[in-house]
Amino acid sequence: VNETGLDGWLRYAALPDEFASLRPQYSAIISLTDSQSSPIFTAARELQLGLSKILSQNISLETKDGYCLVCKNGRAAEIIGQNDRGALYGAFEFLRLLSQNQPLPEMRISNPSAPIRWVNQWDNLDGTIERGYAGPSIFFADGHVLDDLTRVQQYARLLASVGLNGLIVNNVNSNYNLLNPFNMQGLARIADIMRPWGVRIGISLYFDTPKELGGLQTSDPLDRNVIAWWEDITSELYRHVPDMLGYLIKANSEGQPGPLTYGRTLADGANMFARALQPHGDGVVMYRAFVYNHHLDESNWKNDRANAAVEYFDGLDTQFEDNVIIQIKYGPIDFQIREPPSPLLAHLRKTPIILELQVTQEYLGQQDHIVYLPPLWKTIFDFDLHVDGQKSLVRDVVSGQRFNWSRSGYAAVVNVGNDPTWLGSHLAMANLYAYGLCAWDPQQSEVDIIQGWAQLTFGLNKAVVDTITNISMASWPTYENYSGNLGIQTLCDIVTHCHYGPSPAAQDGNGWGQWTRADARSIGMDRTVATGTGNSGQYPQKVADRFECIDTTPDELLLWFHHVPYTHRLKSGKTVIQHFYDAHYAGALVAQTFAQQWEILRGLIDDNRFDHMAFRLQYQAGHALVWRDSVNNFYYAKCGIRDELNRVGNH
Ligand code: GCW
Repeated sequence: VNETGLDGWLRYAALPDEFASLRPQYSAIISLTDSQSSPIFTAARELQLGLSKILSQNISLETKDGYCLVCKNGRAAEIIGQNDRGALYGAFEFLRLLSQNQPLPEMRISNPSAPIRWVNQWDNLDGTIERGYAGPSIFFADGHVLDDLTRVQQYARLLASVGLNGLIVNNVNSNYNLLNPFNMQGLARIADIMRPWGVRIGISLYFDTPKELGGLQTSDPLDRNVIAWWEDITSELYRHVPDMLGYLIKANSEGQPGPLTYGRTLADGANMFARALQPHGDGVVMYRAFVYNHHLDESNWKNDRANAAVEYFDGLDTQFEDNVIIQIKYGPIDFQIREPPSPLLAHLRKTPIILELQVTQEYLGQQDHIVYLPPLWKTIFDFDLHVDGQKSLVRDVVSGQRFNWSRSGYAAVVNVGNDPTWLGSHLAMANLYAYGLCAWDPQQSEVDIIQGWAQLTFGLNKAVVDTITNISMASWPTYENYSGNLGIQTLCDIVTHCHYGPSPAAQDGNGWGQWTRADARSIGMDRTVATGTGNSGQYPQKVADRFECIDTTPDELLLWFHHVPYTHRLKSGKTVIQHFYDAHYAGALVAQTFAQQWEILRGLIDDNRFDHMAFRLQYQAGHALVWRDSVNNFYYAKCGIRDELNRVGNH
């Protein structure tokens, strides 16, 4: 009881139990806005305070982006948002239904699966984009934010139309100059332009900024001056961007400095930023789990980059401030054509997560090859991790449902550039659209998504929609067939860092740890507990048992978890090597058909977009042959085992 009198009559004294127990137990307070300066938000906070004191009910305060669409008798249409953004999303949904000539629903209520549905851009201040394949940045050039942000506004509109509500504007390999006064003003302009579309911005930080920009002796996260420096910078940032999402941190990864550089834990590093954000609102630290040693010794068969995340975050789950979220790539290595889900997804209970996907096709043909990604994403979303012996689908972990998190969700590295196609290829845009829809509802059918996208993008003609759907749905298995089978990862060049084109030899013989361990007799990473790196043991028991044993490991992940002779027989009855040969021929063959199928669209869509894609699909057809022959000849040369159909090694 507050006896100071300060609260006046607003003491909210606890009701006696016999009265309080008769009241309903409320489950959530939903604020119709997340703008903290709005009286609506104040109302929600007041309710939260009052209910906790009067009824001893601790109730979470949520702002929901959902909407309700009510279209009565074909006359009036009501679009009701649960908050400002929800109204915008409802409007886009209404327009989508009209464009697709679908019936308007009498009533449709739609809520997002998770509150966090963000995109990341890996844009550098000089205007280049790391792993961007569509021209220079729409945000930066020559060390500062562009004067003309027209494209940023158009980007925000696209993001909002598929329910995406946040954007991290700069590369995780960040530059301290982002925080100079001039750029702070630039960030304010970006935020102002995106705000009407419900898209809030956050930034990536360079860990050593106190040293490099602030002139301090150290960037040690426990040093008083360093802490004060980040507090000041954070206040300054909030003066420019009052609704900033927070900080994305890549530290102690690929040569980046971080808390470990100063003998501190990852939690010490994350918490320093988290505390600096706390006084200003709901800002979060997105701390990336992509922490690993890229000078691993390949001669030690126990070494495994896939183990790194769980090892580095071991014991830290309870150590993070409440506004720290761990951002985890979908697989344990790095956006490969096929990976199991990251085992770290099964290790955090208290600390919420963001699942990191890629829309930019870094390892997947860099938009020169068509790879429609939702079928790949679904292998992750729908995977049951069996945490604590209970059903634990990745999508239910990510949504926050499984461990009761209020703030978790999705991020995708998108890397649009200033090319008019945004991603460098018209068909690649289906992945950005699909990402938004999947983050809203990861259970949506990937076929429905591509059909819907094709209608909106190219019109309602059935032949057009069917063709785009067929090509897209075939594209991921096709690329997997000619670029890396059975869980061996994408066999692309990694040494020169372009991550493009075939180079099976490049995987091994370096410290990056994306090894295949192929020799004359055998191939694959032994990740078992019994004889290998122990990685299978990082998964909960039921999953671990499945991956530990060759017989129960699905063929598509065989070489991810096991080292076997080329003559090992798969469940299909084929040997590993014959599967390689056959899959590469099959994949390259299907790739030839894409350009032919596209021909059907000549005259049915505009020439400009027709020609653009015809050229790319023709290129892909040729490059698929290069892939096929490079990989097949490489393994034939290694093992000397003939192709049963005499195609390989005869030229
Ligand atoms: O996949 C690797 C990329 C790097 C990237 C890194 C990361 C931004 O090749 O370019 O750096 O992942 O995700 O941090």
